[in-house]
Amino acid sequence: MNPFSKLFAALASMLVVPAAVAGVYPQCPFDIEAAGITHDTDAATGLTLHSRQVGAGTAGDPQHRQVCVHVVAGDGWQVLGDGRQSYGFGFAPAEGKDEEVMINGIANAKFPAPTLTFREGDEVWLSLTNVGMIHRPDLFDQHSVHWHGYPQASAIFDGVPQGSATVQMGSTFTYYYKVNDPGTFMWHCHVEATEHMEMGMLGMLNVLPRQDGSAMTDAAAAKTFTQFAYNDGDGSTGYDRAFTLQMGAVDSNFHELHELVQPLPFLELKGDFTQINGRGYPMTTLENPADMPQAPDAPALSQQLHAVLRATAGERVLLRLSNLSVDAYYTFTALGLPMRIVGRGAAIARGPGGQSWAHDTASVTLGGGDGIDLLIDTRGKPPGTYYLYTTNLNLLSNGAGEDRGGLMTTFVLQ
Ligand SMILES: [Cu+2]
Repeated sequence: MNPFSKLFAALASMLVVPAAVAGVYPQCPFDIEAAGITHDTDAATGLTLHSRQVGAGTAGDPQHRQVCVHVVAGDGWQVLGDGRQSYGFGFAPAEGKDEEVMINGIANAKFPAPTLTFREGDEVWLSLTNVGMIHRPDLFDQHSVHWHGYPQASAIFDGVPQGSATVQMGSTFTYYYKVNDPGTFMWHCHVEATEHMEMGMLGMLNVLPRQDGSAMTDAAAAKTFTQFAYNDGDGSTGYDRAFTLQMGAVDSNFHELHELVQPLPFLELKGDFTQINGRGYPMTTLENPADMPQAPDAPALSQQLHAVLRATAGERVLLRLSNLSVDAYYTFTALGLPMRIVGRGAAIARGPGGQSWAHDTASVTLGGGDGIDLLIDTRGKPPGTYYLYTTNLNLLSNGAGEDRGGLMTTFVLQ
């Protein structure tokens, strides 16, 4: 067939396909509804990972998981710390099949985006469907998925518009990752990044190390662990319990102007509602989803993650802490609890020669896009409620009119 005929055939085939068959087709190397497929659903966010084990277990064909996951991007609503509703953009788990995904995604953005947790060695097919921004019909923005800090070899799946595919309204694109690097990462949309990130397209991404599941004794702590932040080889990043906290903020003026279809004041960006996991204190401590107010215009609860840490005295707790603010550094402390930095920038706290620079600290300061792995050893600490908060004390407020709020949560030691 000559090139002209090829083109003609392609055009003709497009003409005979009725528009009604257009749908949402995420790619996955297996049928997620087949027998033997594992489905892991996050109780807090409803995000489901579909997976199967593959590989012969040889050096050339190691055993690993193939994981398929589907998210949508669009707009939605959240409740700020003072109770007012605020417009935003965000991600959410895809709900239903085919066209249902588009309908269910309308105005359903979650703040923050659902936390993604994978294991080192996984192959991941992550599908993104852009459901459009129903409350800004004048916008025709694309969205993308960018794994911040991830040493992803393939530019096409990196989500940066200049070098990668972006996803138009009504379209679905599947990203592929070979997850070879454990650590504490973040993910966000990279289209018009300042705007889309300020509007809420931010989430946490954890990659569990291969060392997980093997018992290793940390000599310094005289304690054996089976879960680790990194492949440390000596148990020094071992933990009993892990929590993921994302610091950030909403500039309420920016969000309001966005809703009102007004020019956006980028130069004046300044978060006035600081948050942990998309909530301002005291909402960070509402552990029961039924207690968290739902934004009136949202079809479901959009702030699904509380930020309370609970542990039993004697346990060692890993805190995966990140800052996804687009305009501010935050200094963070855990009053009365010892903090030890064991990782930063999604890497274990070791120099090029392997020397450890892990150290105890009273506070940590993170710029936008920064992540830190902290161990909190609760041995010898009396049970009670401890406070984790920013020492930028002006940020312990919900907007201009309400203090005792903002970037704070509790650590309950039982
Ligand atoms: Cu976006």
